[in-house]
Amino acid sequence: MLHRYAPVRVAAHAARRRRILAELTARGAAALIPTARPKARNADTEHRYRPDSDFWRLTGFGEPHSALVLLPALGERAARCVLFLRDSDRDQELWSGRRLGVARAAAMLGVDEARPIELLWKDLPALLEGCSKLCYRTGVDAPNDGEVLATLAKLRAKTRSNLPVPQELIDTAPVLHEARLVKDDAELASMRRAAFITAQAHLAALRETAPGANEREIEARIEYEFRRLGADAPAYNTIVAGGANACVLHYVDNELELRDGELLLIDAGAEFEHYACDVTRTFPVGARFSAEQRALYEVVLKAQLDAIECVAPGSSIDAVHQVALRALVEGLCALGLLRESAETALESGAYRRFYMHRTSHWLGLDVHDAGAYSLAGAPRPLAPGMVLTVEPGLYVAPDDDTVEERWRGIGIRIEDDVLVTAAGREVLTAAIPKGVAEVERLRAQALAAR
Ligand SMILES: [Mn+2]
Repeated sequence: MLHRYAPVRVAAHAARRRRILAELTARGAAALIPTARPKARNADTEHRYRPDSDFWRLTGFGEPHSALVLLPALGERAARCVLFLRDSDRDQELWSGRRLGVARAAAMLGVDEARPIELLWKDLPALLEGCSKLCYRTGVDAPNDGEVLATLAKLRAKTRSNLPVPQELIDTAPVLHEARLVKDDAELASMRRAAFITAQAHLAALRETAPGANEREIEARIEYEFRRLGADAPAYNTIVAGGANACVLHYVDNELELRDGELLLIDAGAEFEHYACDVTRTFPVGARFSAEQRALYEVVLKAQLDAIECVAPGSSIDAVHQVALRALVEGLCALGLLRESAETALESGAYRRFYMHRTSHWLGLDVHDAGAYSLAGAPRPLAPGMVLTVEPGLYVAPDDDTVEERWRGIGIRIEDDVLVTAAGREVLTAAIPKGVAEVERLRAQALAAR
């Protein structure tokens, strides 16, 4: 088998293209959606290739050097899509892997037409004739930007034709990114699989963590599970942060030894069919939480559970954040880490030295997924099919002398991925334990089994 194009996915990609083509027709716009270029890691070594999210969503095609052109319906002419891709090449394929090739692409991917990528800039002006706008994202790829501007200039200079030519560039966000907010069934299937794989990896980490292990061993175990179970890759750099390393929000060095008595924060998610999962758990390196660790953990857990309860149609990411924030601040006040009243602390922002990030982001093809967070200046109402993270945390810096020493260097975050449903919500990552009693039981079991 050369490529994995399950029929259900081909249909799903085609359905998404139809929806975008209808939107483009309403705007009189064509769209040009190139996929990502391969990126150099160093010298002549490249990063493993990962296609552009918008391109992948509309094609299911994962080869580099490709571009999708969507053409709106115009008069008698129906809307259609043209895929430009690398053609078959026996010599090149010997070095860099099999290609789908132009001859097979239309039938395999369900696009109307396929052409060699070398013809893209030559063919594009003729394809765009009759369209008054071009939907294209500038600022991502400078060489492409140059070609697009040259194409538009060429079309403007063409006075013989009476057909309209694009006078206006519009960004992809209002067309392509808004469509990504509400996930379709195939997308949810991919996200559920990413969540399942992520759960297995977190459970493996929970079983294998022990005092004396190195953060990098746990990272390797997690990513081993990801790949073993069919994930493309980690959806983002895995964070394995023992003790005070958890207070560095994007700690990815993962190189220190885990010590008994400290907590371990793991922020790791699998990418499956290019859909991301994003989960954080924090648990003791030994079998039990200390009194201070447990007190702070219970504050974060309550904030997270309250915030998840707030996820429902008509609610908003802003409302979810406010619920989490209030629970965190009330907890900090009750424990004496904040000495003013909760109201005063919320007002003054004094909590920011313990909680400096937002509670949620959209999740999908990108881990911080596309789609606007507000509409006309107001928080966007949640709707069924949207997926967001809920991830409150508390971080007491190791050198924070405003609090008693016993609290310092504790960092905790608890993060789940939540699907908005008609009835309220579904936690896609609910299989990963987070209750204090269950976590301690599993840790004791894991250490006893060694
Ligand atoms: Mn996240």
